[in-house]
Amino acid sequence: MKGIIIKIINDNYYVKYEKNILLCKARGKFRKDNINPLVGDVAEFDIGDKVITNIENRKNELIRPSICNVDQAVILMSVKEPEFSSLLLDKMLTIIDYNNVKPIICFTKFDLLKADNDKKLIRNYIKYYEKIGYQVFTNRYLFWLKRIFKNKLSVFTGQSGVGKSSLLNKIDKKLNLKTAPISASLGRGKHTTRHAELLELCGGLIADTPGFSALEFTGMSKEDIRDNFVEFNKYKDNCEYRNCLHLNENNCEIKRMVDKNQILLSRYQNYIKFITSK
Ligand SMILES: Nc1nc2c(ncn2[C@@H]2O[C@H](COP(=O)(O)OP(=O)(O)O)[C@@H](O)[C@H]2O)c(=O)[nH]1
Ligand SMILES: [Mg+2]
Ligand SMILES: [Zn+2]
Repeated sequence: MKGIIIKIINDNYYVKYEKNILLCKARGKFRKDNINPLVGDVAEFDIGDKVITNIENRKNELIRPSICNVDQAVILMSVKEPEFSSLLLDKMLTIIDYNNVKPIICFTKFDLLKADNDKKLIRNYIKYYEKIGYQVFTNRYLFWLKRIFKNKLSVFTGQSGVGKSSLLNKIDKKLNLKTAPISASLGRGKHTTRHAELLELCGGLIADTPGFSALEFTGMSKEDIRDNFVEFNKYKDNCEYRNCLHLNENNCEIKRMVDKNQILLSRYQNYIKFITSK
């Protein structure tokens, strides 16, 4: 039999198959072979012995908390409290794309924007991220958002206090996850959950996590960062140098497109910050 590991507590593995959940142990040989089953793993198990006998190759793996075979990551980004940060958004987009997970953007707390100028600014960002191919939602109207989860393994990520738990609760009233005003929240960096847990929501599986504390450029080269700035790929063939990093090179098409407002200035500036910190 085959199922998906949806929860791990110590050495207890909860495997979902069809409409059932079976509590399994891992095969003794796994430890010796350094096989470490994760939430999200497709597991073969013996239904009589309640033992996981094999896990399938993973398509990707995220850490802190650990989860694998993730189809898509919903990046929650508040427009206020905490303040919108294009730097953080671009960082998450780049890293998630690099990990072969599809990023999806969801803005929260639009209701806290009072000034028309602030609203306009965020709307411009939304337009731009859509233009370069990302799906963008807000947490206000859930009709369309709820449709993206079907038959997918999704994770929510984003800073503490952006509204991840609130949104999950809104999607499924029965969940009743704890939410906290940001002043009282645990603060960033305190992620005690080692493993994510998968919830069945909207016809798919969604990971309940406090967000990923390990979304860093670790392991990524400058070129990896460049190649995951998705809109650059459309123009890069017109750069004079084949391996142009779009920094100080002559005749760089990316810089031309920034000047022509075809590439958003903040994207380019964030990109420069990322690769010069490498
Ligand atoms: N004004 C406003 N507050 C929100 C919104 N979404 C969440 N919050 C509040 O933001 C705080 C943090 O939310 P929470 O879901 O705990 O954030 P998490 O840390 O990302 O899980 C809570 O006080 C929520 O009530 C929103 O769309 N608008
Ligand atoms: Mg939360
Ligand atoms: Zn270039």
